[in-house]
Amino acid sequence: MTTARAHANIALVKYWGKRDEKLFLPTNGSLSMTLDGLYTTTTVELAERDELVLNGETQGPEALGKVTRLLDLVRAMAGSKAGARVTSINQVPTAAGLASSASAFAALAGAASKAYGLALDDVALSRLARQGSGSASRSIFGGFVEWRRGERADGLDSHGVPVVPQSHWDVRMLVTVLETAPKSVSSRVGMRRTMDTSPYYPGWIASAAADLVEAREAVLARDLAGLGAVMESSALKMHASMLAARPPFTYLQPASLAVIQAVWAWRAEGLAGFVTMDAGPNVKVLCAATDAEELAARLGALPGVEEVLVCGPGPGLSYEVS
Ligand code: 2P0
Repeated sequence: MTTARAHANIALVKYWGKRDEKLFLPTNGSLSMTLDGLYTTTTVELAERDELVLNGETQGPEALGKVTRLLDLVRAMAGSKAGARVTSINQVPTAAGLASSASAFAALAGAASKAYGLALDDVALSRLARQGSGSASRSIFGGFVEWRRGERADGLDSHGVPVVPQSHWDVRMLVTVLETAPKSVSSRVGMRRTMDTSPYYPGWIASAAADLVEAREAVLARDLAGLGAVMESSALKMHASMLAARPPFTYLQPASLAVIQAVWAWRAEGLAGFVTMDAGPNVKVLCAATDAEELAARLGALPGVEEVLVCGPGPGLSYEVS
């Protein structure tokens, strides 16, 4: 029986599109910040057959199927036919509607590989987590993390690499939780549709590699304005490419746009916050630790904002002894 914990991450340069859907190989590299406070804890225990209990509730075939797929990869490596009972707790406020697949598959990769007797290093764990959900490849590591696109068809060179540790930079990611309905287009379906139909997708691909270099350098230099500029550009290019897809779709809600415009107005007055958004309506705001309290208070007072979570850089995968 093994328990592992992995934290959520927010991409500063986004992953949007797969060049290989089976192996989860991305069209472009991405860069993220791992978050403290938001994490998944997963226990894997060998059993007769696979079973998934999430936040105390036994899950049906759809969620279990994704877990079994990852367990099959682990079983193949370990030469085992044993089933596994997977018990997982998401320490993400349920109302937050935050994608938990990154922390979930990173924790599962860690707990399952150990439970089956494998001793994988972090790079191997990142490759494994990637095949559960692309963004999970980044949650193996703490601090700021790059997921390398890689060139190989077998995916061996497509994995997370730590850029700087958690202690490198005292910034905050403010996660606004908006009062909205659940998302209608999954990111998996959305990225496929954008790739297949959006005339803006080639522009996305063409600029992603330069964004990655710019963001990495800004992180290394602790340049908040520089990172903020490329982060906003990456996120908004991604969302623009979805608006140009056929049929079109967007994760932007009226309240999302109101938050973005408020952050821009405050920035023009000298309070430096920078926005990003993923496959859901919640806007995340990057800022210096010293501005977090003021910005969180202002964000919390905006109409449609239910809650604001204040996150610093978080740690990589860890294990609990039981
Ligand atoms: C990211 N997103 O870089 C991007 C930005 C959402 C928008 O990774 O199909 O759950 O499981 O590989 O990782 C969300 O997509 O997708 C995501 P799959 P995943 O964080």
